[in-house]
Amino acid sequence: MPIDATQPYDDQNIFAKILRGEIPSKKVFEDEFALAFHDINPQAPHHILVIPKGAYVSWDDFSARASEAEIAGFVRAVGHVARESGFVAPGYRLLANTGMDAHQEVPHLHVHIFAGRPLGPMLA
Ligand code: IU
Repeated sequence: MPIDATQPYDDQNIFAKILRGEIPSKKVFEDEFALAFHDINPQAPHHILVIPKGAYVSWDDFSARASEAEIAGFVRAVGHVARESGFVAPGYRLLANTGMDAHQEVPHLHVHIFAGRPLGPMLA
């Protein structure tokens, strides 16, 4: 079910549990600002999720409340993961579903990285 991006942060959400190590994930990268892991239901040959370490519901919440260091660290982590995964030359797509109409399902900000095949034109 899609979530309301304006809801308060729920520290029992699945990605909070992954961050705390209570649920395993197939980790790709981790630093002080971000954790990257393989999506359990990949929509492309490569489908990685990057999440901030901080407690942010959505892109909206993160862009409004995160510190400059958290924002810079997170953006650099997304770029680093894509670069180190070899996605830059063939190309990749980033997606951050935010709220009901975008069908955001997990109430902890996550940026999807899709790669590994021609991804077609952007969805409207
Ligand atoms: P969305 O942008 O909130 O719709 O994407 C949620 C993604 O989280 C989706 O691609 C799921 O396959 C993925 N996911 C996951 O990787 N591990 C989980 O335990 C759960 C969802 I729940």
